[in-house]
Order: sequence, then structure tokens, then C-alpha cells
Amino acid sequence: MDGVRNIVILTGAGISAESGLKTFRAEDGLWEDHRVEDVATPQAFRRDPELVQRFYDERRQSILAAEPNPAHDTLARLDGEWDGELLIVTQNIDDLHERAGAKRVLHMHGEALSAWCTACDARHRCTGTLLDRPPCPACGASALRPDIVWFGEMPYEMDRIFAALSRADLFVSIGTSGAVYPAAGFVQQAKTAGARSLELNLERSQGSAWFDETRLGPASDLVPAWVEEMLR
Ligand code: BJW
Repeated sequence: MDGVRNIVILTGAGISAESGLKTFRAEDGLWEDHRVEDVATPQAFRRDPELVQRFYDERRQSILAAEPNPAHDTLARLDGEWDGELLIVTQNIDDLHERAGAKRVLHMHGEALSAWCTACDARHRCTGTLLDRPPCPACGASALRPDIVWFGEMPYEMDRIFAALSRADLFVSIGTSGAVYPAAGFVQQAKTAGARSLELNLERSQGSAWFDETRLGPASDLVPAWVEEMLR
């Protein structure tokens, strides 16, 4: 794409689907066994912490067992080779972008492999379980929760995301349904700032009409082909 220097890429659960991680809103998706309000709100955590900790303890183990797929691999290649600005804003809590080698990654909805101490505000890498209420390595309190952004909470690093969107020449959305804000509004913000927009998804997202171009198919086909075009 001519004239493109600054790129913002938004990724969602669809990019990790071919790594074996479930999406949220598919028929067999993650919410099927758990209603969203039972696991992904601070109110749910206060009401039934064990249910929520068990849900994220299981997700953490699935993530550790998964491997990056060609979509993660080729985005990491683009990150390594692209001279202009590039930011991968992921809604995903897995670490597959990083394990594929991407460096310019921002986790706006938090990370499964991080635990947040609600007593002292410290964050720690966590590959085990929180259901058994381990002590915080910093302060010793048994007050660790998943470092995840739930409904009603503020996503991380919004200032940095909005700044990148305001400078973007190209906004690319990969494998997200466009059902959850503020991420669902990024395409409008990027377009208002003058960026072109491209959607790569198995099916059209809810905000599909905002995109200049939509390509439909599995991320592991579409992303490598698009990256090849960008680096040609
Ligand atoms: C493939 C594929 C393949 C499959 N290849 N593609 C009323 C109106 C508007 C907004 C609100 C409202 N009421 C409340 C709100 C705000 C609320 C919200 O958006 N609610 C909606 C339900 C309406 N949002 C919030 O509360 C957020 N905070 C907030 O707004 O703070 C205030 C604020 C104001 C102003 C500025 C900034 C902030 C917080 C949202 C937190 C979301 N948390 C979750 C769970 C935690 C993380 C976790 O457990 O993993 O994040 S919800 C869940 O949805 C998760 C995901 O990151 C997120 C998005 O899902 P995603 O990734 O799009 O997955 P799916 O399953 O929906 O879609 C997958 C897609 O992949 C599909 O399109 C498939 O086709 C595709 N696909 N296979 C390519 N192989």
C-alpha cells in the first residue's frame, strides 16, 4: 500500500483460534459454559471469586499449551522489518504475539500470565493457579486477581492507543467481532484521523461498514498474504 508509514493493528480472539484457543462469541465459544456476567465483571468476582479464578486458571493452562500460528508469526515478521511506526493492539490475554517474536505489542484487556495484587498494586508473572490464594510475592497478602480488564473497567494504555490511532495511515483489524467497546470504535477514530482501514476476518464484523476493504477467510491465510504485500 503506497504512502503508508504508520500502522495500527487491532487483534482479537480470531487470530488465536487456529492455535486452538476458543473465541468468545462463536457457538462453542468461551461464554457457552460461563455467562459473561458470571466471569468477566468485577461484580462477578466479588460475588463468586472461586468461579472466576477457576475460569482464568483453566484459560492460563490452555494458553501455555498453545503455540503461535502463521498469523502471529507473520505479524512478528512485519513488526521486525517495518521501518515506520507500528503498534499491535491486542484484545487477547494470551502471549502468542510475543512468543512469535513481536515486540511492539500492547495488551489492552490485560494478560492471563499476569497476576495483580489488589492490596499493594504490584503485578507478577503467573503461570500457576490463583484459586488456592497464593500470597503476593511483594506484600504477602492473599489478594491476587487475574490482571484482566473486565466489563466496566478501563482498558489499559488508552492514551497510547489513541495517540497511535491519530497518527495512523493504515488501521488493520484482525479476527475481532467488533462487539466490545472501546476497541470496536477504533476504526472510526482511525478514519477520522485520515487512515485507510482494512478488515481481515472469517466473517464481517459488526463495524464492517466502516472499513475501506474487507477480506474474508482464516487469519492464517489472510495475514501472511497481507504481510507479504506490505513488505514487497
Ligand atoms: C476468525 C477466525 C479465524 C474466528 N480467522 N477470524 C453499551 C453500548 C456501548 C458500549 C457499552 C455499552 N454498555 C457497556 C459498554 C462498554 C463495554 C462494552 O463494550 N460492552 C458491550 C457488551 C456492548 N466495554 C467495557 O466495559 C470496557 N471498558 C470501558 O468501556 O471502559 C470505559 C471507557 C470509556 C471510554 C474510553 C475507554 C474506556 C471493557 C471491556 C472489557 C472486555 N473484556 C473481555 C474479557 C476479558 C478478557 C478475557 O477474559 O479474555 O475481553 S470481553 C471479551 O470480548 C474479551 C475480548 O477481548 C473481547 C472482544 O472479543 P473478540 O476478540 O472480538 O472475540 P469474539 O469472539 O467476539 O470474535 C471473534 C472474531 O474472530 C469473530 O468475528 C470471528 O468471525 C473471527 N474468527 N475464527 C479469522 N480462524
